[in-house]
Amino acid sequence: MTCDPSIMNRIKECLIDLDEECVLDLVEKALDTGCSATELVLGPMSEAMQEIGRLYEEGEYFIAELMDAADIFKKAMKILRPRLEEEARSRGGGGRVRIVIGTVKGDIHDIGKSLVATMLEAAGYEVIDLGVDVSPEQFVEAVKNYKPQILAMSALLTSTAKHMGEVIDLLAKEGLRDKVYVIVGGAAVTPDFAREIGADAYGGTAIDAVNIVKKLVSKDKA
Ligand code: B1M
Repeated sequence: MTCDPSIMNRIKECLIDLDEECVLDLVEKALDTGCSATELVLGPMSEAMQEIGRLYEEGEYFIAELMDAADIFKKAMKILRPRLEEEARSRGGGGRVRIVIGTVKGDIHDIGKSLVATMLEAAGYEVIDLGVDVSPEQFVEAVKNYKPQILAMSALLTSTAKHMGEVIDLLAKEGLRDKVYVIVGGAAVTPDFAREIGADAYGGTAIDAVNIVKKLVSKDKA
C-alpha cells in the first residue's frame, strides 16, 4: 500500500486551519490506508507547524493559535506514537546506550524534542528526558548523575540557542567534555552554529538524530 499524497495535503491543510477533528480522523485514515507514521509526522504535520509559525510572524495567527496547533499535534501524536515506535524499531539501533535529552533554558517548545526522544527510545536506546527550560547546570548535573554516552539538546528560539554553547563550555570546565557526545537540533540551530559551539553533531530531523546516535556509538565500538 502506498500513501495517497492527497490525504497528506489534507492533513496539512486541516492542521493549518486548526481543525482538530479533521486532523485526527485523517491521521487514522492515513495509517489505515498505508501511510507511515514517520512520513506523516515529518511531512505534512511538521510542514503545517512551519506554516503556522509563518502565519504567526505575519500577524495572522496569535499565541492562542500556536497553542491550539500544539494541542492538536500532541493529540495526533497519541494516535501515531505506537506506529512511530514500530517503525523506529524496525530501523534498528539500541544496545545499552544512554541518552540525556532536553530543551534549553528559556525555551518551552517540547514537540520536536519529545519526538526525537520517542524515536530514540523506540530505536532501543535508554532516554532520560529532562523536559523543557533546562539550565546548563541541570544538563551538566544530569551528565554527572546518569553518565550518558550522548547529550541531546533542542532549541527553537534564536535568543536561547546560545545556552547550548554554555552547556558545552560548562562540560569542559567540569572535565566532562570528552566523556559525552553532544548532539544539537531544533529550528533555531544550523550545522554552522553546531560547529561554532563545538557540538559533535547536528540533526535536522528526529530521524537524523537516531542516525547520528547510531553512527557515534558505532565509532566508539570500532
Ligand atoms: Co513558538 N516560536 N514561541 N510556540 N513556535 C516558533 C519556534 C517560531 C519559529 C514561530 C515564528 O515566529 N515563526 C518563533 C521563534 C523565532 C526565533 O526565535 N527565531 C517562536 C516564538 C517567537 C515563540 C514565543 C517567543 C512567542 C511569544 O511568546 N511572543 C514563545 C516562546 C516561549 C518560550 O519557549 N519561552 C513561543 C511559544 C510557543 C507555544 C507555547 C505557543 C507553542 C509551543 C507548544 C509546545 O511546544 N508545547 C509554540 C509553537 C507551536 C511554535 C511553532 C509554530 C511550532 C513548533 C513545533 O512544535 N514544530 C514554531 C514555528 C516553527 O518552528 N517554524 C514556533 C513541530 C516540531 C515537530 O518541529 O520542534 O522544529 P521542531 O522539531 C523538529 C526538528 O527541528 C528536529 O526534529 C523535529 C522533527 O523531526 N529537532 C531535532 C528538534 N529538536 C532536535 C534535537 C536534535 C535533532 C533534531 O538533536 C538533539
